[in-house]
Amino acid sequence: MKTVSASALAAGAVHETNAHLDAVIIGAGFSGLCQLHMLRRLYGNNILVLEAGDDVGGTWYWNRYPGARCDCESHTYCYYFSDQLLTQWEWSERYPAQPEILSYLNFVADQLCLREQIICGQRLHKAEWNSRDGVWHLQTRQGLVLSCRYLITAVGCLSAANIPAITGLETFRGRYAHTGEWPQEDIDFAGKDVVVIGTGSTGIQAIPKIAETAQRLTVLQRTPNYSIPARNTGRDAAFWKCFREQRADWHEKMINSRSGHPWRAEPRQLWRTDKEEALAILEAAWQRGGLRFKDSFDDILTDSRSNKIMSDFIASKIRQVINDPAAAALLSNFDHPFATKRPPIDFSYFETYNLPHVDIIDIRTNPIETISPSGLVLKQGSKIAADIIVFATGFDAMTGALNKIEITGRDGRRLSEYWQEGPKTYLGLAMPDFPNLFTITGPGSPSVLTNMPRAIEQHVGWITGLLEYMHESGYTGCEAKAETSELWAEQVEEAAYQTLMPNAGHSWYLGANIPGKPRRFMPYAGGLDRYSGICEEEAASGYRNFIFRTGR
Ligand code: NA7
Repeated sequence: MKTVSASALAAGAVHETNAHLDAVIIGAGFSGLCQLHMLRRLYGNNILVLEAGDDVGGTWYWNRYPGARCDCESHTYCYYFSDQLLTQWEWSERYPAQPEILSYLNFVADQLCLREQIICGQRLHKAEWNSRDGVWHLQTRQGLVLSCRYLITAVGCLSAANIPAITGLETFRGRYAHTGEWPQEDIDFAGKDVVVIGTGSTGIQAIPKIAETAQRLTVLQRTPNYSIPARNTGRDAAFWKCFREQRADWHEKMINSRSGHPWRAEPRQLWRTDKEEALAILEAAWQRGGLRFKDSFDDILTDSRSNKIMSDFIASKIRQVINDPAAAALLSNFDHPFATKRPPIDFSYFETYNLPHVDIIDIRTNPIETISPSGLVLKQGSKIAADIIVFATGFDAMTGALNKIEITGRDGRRLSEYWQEGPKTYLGLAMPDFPNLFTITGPGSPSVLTNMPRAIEQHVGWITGLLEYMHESGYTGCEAKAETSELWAEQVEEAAYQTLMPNAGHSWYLGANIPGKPRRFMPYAGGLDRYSGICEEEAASGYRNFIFRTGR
């Protein structure tokens, strides 16, 4: 086997096949960049990142649709592992827009000199474990062949785009795009009839932006969605001065919270609170805006009475904004408790429906029948003309991106088969029968239920700690014990059913948005703080739930 340095590969020697590396990381988004930086301490140059996109950024490289923004506050949505990075970057707004986040990740790649170990334009196609040699053999769709001792996936939880199978799409003469695979060049909506399908977080961000220039915008909604006003503002020098003084406190608060945000839910129960006082609290939280609204009480996800009060409050706010009572009803007749699907925050979303050229159609009662060359045809016969169709239809979440890679573990075991009845992992990080494979923010981890950079730093830190332990102990292989994945799946299930979240029967948390996908609550709902404690115990025990080996 040939040893070719990672930097030589990244510099363009991608025809050099059969290079052997200590570790390969898949993906150059938030997770991959951080993991590369951490593992350089151990493996120096002999580690590489494979990235499918033409540049770094991951989710923020692909999700460049109009209005794309983060729903976490900017000073919390960044790396904290490097004080230098933390103090050198100042975000311009409370909620960062996609171009600024992409600039930030490019800044990180440059500051930490990561680019020389990242090969872009290489999508991993196959990864096969070779038990005899104790290595992973990798092959990209572009033909690069490598092997490595450790394989670490940093593929993101929401990166496998879901375009629903609607008959006739191939006959459509206009243009269509999924928000998560948005083209590099801007799509010009001016003077165009545009249809947006989907009203999740993404649709809610894109719709007001598209409405600014489209000639006609028709929104096709299957499920009404709650949304809280973001109340975005600029960030000034005074904010950053204060932030720098208190950054250690911010960090402590985030890593010791359930959600990775710098706050804890207020210790009070909504249904037990005096009605007037409750309304005043809800109103103040509504005016402050953002995801913290839910945490103005701590029983919203555990007590359906409290959830109902909060849900009704949001519905009344929506109805106050929208002039047309029929549209207001369509947008606020909720069929699931608040925050049991990931709750969006918005930037004047509901106000958009007061514009004369914007319509909303309920496709739950009148579904899409087919797509024609000139638009869409609904079941009850109506036709919607379209020059552009925007699919804001979400993702095959958490498992989709991993299942797209042909991952074969010990004894020919395929990951997609291992997960046939739902994902099984140990801590969302590792799996029996898949030695030396680690999945950053994999299914079974808190990931999507948290502020992602905090979950990512926790995972990356833990994986790095395990690999350091192995390095120091002379181990070359590790694997989660056989029983761990079943036991952890039970804990994931138990944590979910202690909340109301499984009540949203059609959510992507459950895999229910993808036809045929097994229904399992995928993220760990027990909280980032509790989860980190479990991971720390595992490490402190000498990784008692792992089997180690030495030699090849
Ligand atoms: P989401 O939250 O999965 O939303 C997708 C939307 O698309 C939602 O309104 C779906 O309706 C709708 N959808 C999905 N499939 C269809 C079909 N076949 N027909 C009609 N409508 C459909 O994805 P987002 O991209 O908005 O957000 C994902 C995450 O990214 C978000 O939580 C943030 O973390 C960032 P449904 O509700 O399933 O009836």
